[in-house]
Amino acid sequence: MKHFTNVRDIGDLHAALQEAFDIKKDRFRYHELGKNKTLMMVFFNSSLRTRLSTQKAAMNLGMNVIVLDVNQGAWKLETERGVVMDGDKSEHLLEAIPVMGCYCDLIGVRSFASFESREYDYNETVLSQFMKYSGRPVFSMEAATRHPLQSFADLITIEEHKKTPRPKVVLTWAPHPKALPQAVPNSFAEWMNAADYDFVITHPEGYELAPEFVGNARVEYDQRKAFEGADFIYAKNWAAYAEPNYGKVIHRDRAWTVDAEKMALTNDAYFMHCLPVRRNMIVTDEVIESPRSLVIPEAANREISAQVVIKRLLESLP
Ligand code: AN0
Ligand code: CP
Repeated sequence: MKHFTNVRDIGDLHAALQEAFDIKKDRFRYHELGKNKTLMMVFFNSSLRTRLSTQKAAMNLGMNVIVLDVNQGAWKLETERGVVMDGDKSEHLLEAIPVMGCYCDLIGVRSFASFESREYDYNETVLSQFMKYSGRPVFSMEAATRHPLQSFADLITIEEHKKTPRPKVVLTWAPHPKALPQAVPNSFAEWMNAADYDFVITHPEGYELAPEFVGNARVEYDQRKAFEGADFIYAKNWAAYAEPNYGKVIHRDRAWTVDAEKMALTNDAYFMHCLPVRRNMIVTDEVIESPRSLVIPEAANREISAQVVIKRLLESLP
């Protein structure tokens, strides 16, 4: 694997899942693979899980790890080519990226959607520059349009808990006070489509995701109807994709909060969320604390998904 930015990069899902379960049984088995190799993790945005789980995965593989928080202590970086740099940005990504590449063997990048321009975000402008100019294998730690390490961990978690070969999985929009990217729901949809589950997306009108991510999912605007017979409820907020509202919060309807009464409509579904989650906006205390909540096992599987990806990138190094 040369880079890891979306579901296609992982190839056959059954093989990837098998590798994940093998690693989960013995996570130190490949401890020699990363010896004297360095992972650089570059964060343009905050993180708790991605930062800790990816570093842990790299350490399980015997790697050294360098973390750069671009907004804390590094020079402010310009990302667009051609601008006259007479503002507060001291350095351009076009120099910073190849410099970072000099000090490491693999690069992980977190760079959320800017919400300034849909075209800029959906072209994955920042992530593509890392792939083009770093000279290193690059993996996404959540970019503008996708969060594949999260989706892979979600898939592992569903495979561990499903009772039928083709469970009904429902992605539901839920309210949040601030505008959040579409990366998590886009990516979740991409992986659920690839896994060929019975997959339904429910959201209020105006929150339609990009058609290339919706794929074969059924879109149901009635949340209660969508929940009927569900085996897994995956909650997430996202801002509007459709123009002219791209990146905007159209409404924060608390009628969409996942609560016990709605969970009672399901087939005793598990509750999932990638975290961080705002309690009593996205989901009630009761549901997230219930025995059907998978939010912690999901986060734990982030170490496993990261380890499969880093292992494969290491195996592909020249
Ligand atoms: C981010 C998002 O919604 O994309 C990261 C989730 C993993 N969440 C927030 O910014 C709260
Ligand atoms: N789920 C997830 O990626 O969490 P962080 O933003 O804390 O890394």
